Amino acid sequence: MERVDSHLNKKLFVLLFTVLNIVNANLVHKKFEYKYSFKPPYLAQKDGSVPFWEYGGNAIASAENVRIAPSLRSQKGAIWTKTPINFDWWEVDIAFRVTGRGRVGADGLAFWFTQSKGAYDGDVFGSSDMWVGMGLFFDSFDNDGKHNNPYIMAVLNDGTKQFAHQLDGSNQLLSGCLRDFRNKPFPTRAKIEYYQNILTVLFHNGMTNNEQDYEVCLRAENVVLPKNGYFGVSAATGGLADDHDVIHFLTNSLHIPGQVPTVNAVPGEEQQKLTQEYQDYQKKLEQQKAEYRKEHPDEKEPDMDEWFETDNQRELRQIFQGQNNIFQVVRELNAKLDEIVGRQERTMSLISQTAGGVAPPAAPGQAPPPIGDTIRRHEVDAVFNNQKQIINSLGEIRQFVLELVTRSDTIINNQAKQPTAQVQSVGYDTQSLISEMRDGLNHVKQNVAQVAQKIDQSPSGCPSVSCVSVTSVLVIAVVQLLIILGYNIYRDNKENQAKKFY
Ligand SMILES: [Ca+2]
Ligand SMILES: [Ca+2]
Repeated sequence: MERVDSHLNKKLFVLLFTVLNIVNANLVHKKFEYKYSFKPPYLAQKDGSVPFWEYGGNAIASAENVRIAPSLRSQKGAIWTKTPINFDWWEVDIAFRVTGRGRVGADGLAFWFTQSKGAYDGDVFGSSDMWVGMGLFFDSFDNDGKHNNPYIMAVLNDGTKQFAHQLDGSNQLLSGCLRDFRNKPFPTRAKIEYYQNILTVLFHNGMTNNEQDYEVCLRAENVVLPKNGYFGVSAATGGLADDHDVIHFLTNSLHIPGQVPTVNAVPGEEQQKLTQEYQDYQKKLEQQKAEYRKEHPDEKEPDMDEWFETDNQRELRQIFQGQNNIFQVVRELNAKLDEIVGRQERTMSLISQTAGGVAPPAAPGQAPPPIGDTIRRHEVDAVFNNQKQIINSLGEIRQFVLELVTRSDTIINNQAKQPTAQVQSVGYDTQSLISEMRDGLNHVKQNVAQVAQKIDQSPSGCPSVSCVSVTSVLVIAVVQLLIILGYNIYRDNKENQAKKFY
């Protein structure tokens, strides 16, 4: 019951959260912030730079992703936005992959929102300790040996606390959830929302590429983060080493309905600088494109082979699709199972309500007080018991009848084998047969009496349908016996008559 309750509670919470999200989505004004985002293709420029971002340490940016820390020992890297944000509330969607050959990996990846940019070779997942703001850690390695990693957790800091690596931050975390994010078929994703001092983290476990498969990882209220902070992602490896790749980082600013988005919050100078930077990048990109065309005059379009997949790719894709389908079916089954459990719970509570609402059962022989059409538990039990007893007795009767039939058959066979037997012996056989049958009939009678007694003893009687069927079965059994008896006598007589002709 308790387990089901907690399960239902969890479901309710998720439902409530979804509803709240839908309501929020309808009310909150969202604006995509390209200056605080990156995504493929052309994530990095030809010179390796990522527009509006700066990275360092062992991080490497390519057109497809940013490898924050590669799978080599003791690597550290980070990427940070160049400028602080100019909005109060935000939602960040990061898609990332943590992959490694080992069953266990290290150290992990961190998402940051801090007052100032962190280091590129710091002690906390590649970034600085004693930060001011929030770190969301994807901690792969189990330092405290509690078998609770990989773990996702949010840790707040006012610049005074050192992160407790040896405890995996278990004494410092705001909230968290135990989720495996390593070596998944699709990129794992996290949606981090900070709106009106409520911090929510949704996690997508990368088992499907379905946009709907986010789960709530954590939710915390009254969270105060620095104004105009920086976004960053960092990662580190240790003795064990995973690849830590970020595929996209998409930021939306969130605005309370009715409040005008603060477009010009950035000082004019800063704004001009950013615009200039953006135009420079555009120019650079065009130049690079022109150069490329000059260098490769024959090449018109990208190689057509890229449009086709190899056999292995196709097979892999089919496998993933199949898994996706299986996953969908399992999810539907799960939903149906939940529904059934719910129904059962309702039925159980109805039964217990009815059972709890009446007086103790009436004394034997006394009719129970009428309570509408409902059947009470002990009545059902009594009916079941009666049924069981009747079935047992029937089984016994059936055995007796069978025994009688076999016995009479043996006798007939014996007689057939001895055609020259004398009349006297035949007469003896008939006598013994009759006495055996009488014995059998007595047994049947006793059984019938027992059954009748049992039925009388039971407090609530038995359903009329069952009683009628017992009586008819008994009658049939007796009629059968009589027929067999009659047939045997008739046959014996016939044989005797036949013998007279020899
Ligand atoms: Ca750890
Ligand atoms: Ca741990």
